[in-house]
Amino acid sequence: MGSATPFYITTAISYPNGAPHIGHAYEAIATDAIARFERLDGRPVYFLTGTDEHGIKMVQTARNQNMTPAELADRNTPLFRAMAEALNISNDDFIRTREERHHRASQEMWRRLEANGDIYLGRYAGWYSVRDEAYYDEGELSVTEDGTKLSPQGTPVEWVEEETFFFRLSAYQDRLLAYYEANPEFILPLERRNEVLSFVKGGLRDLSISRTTFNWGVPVPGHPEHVMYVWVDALTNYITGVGFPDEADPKWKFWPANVHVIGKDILRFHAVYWPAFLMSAGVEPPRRVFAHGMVLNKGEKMSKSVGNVADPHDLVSTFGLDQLRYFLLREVAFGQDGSYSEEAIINRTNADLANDLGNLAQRSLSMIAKNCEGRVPTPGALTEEDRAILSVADGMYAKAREAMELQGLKKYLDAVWAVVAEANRYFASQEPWAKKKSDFARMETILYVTVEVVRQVAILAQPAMPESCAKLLDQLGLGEDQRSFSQLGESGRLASGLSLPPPAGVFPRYVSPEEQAKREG
Ligand code: ME8
Repeated sequence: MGSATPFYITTAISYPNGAPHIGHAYEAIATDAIARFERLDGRPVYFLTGTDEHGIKMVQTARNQNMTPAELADRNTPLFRAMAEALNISNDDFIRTREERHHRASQEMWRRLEANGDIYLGRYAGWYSVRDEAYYDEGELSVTEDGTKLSPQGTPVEWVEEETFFFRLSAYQDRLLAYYEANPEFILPLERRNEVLSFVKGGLRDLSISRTTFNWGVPVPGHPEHVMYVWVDALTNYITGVGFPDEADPKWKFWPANVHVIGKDILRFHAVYWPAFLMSAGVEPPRRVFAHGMVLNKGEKMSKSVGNVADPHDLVSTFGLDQLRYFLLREVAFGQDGSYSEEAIINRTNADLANDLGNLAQRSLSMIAKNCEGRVPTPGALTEEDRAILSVADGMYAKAREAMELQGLKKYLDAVWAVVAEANRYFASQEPWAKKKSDFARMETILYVTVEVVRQVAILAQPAMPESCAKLLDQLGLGEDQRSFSQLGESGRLASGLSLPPPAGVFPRYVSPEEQAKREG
């Protein structure tokens, strides 16, 4: 079992400048699976998500739509909440950066940086990308054929010059490098860590942290003509969410966060600026920043102008929620970019879920319903094969736990499905259907062993597919208190004689509308 220490996990907070897309859904689902895994493993978990309502991007998008940024945020933030609900995300709170509690926390953060001597007034002249809400050095930019300057993320930059407050980021280079060295798993995956290390080793410039050319943001304490640079307040959301600055808040025990789950495009803010701000404010930095990859549409970057942006609600209604969740988590290693396509989702749905797990459960449970009066049979003496498959199932938790120490979502699911594959081989080679006449007691043992393996798979797969696994666990007659990871292995073995509900399929095959029409016609 994992330790019962608190576990605090967050997603990035999304800009509500449009509706959520599959990239947002991916991050929410992955973070949710990690949160659920830790909860099932007995840890008190706090899971925060929300929206980032400030910044010039919000101002410009709103202006283009003839609205105020507040109206734009009020229109779109509910769509992010609705997405979380539709995806069965188990967040404990949803923060909006316009909330009073967040303004209070951000202003306190500012005061602490100032009190520590890290803020000074100056003049900024340099490049800014509104799309990234980021400042870039000349040397980081590329130039297109028509002379447009682009950020390393490929977004256009503009020249800005204004009076601004600076944060003395340059003073934190050594402390950051020391922190990375002392915490080798602070930045995951490891490839990303090297990028950050070389960026910081290259030298850090002081960061412009206020703007005066618009007023949509958190006012700077004592200087209301300045609003905070959006990333200063956005990052602070992670401590607002657990009660900062009120350290007597019972939620404060969750700080430092165990994992900030974010996309690789915003790693620099999380792995460089954020720990530096916290060090300056005298607050412990987070324990880990995990940068996931981008979800691409058939290998292409999604963009509104190309028209290939997938709506998570459409994918859920076409393929099913748990099918989508499973696909996103299993298809690529967490941390790598991943391509989604309808064919790939259908393939996973039909091969891994309907065939491998669904059929195994359905076949064993139907045989029990038909031949064993719907009760979990009593196993006889175990053969070598029985013991081997049970031991593989009992060993699954340790592998999953090890993978999840580093948020290895795919690796954890690979470990579970390796057991599913093994169980299918066992079932096929033991031929319980043939034993029905020749050796009824042997058939009972095979069925017992098979459903016991299914039980453990269903418990361990809950973080990825909460709803479907709950149905499968219902089929196995297990109560709410029999579904946590403490029930894995030998201690939670299915009780013989337990009466099971009539079996019903949990993982349907995906049938395309055309196939469906053909069948019906
Ligand atoms: O960056 N695939 O907000 P955001 C995977 N407000 N992930 C993607 C993605 C894609 N195609 N597109 C975006 C922001 N994301 C800031 C964050 S946190 C203090 C402030 C991810 O709405 C992206 O990497 O642009 C980020 O982690 C999250 O979605 C929100 O992106």
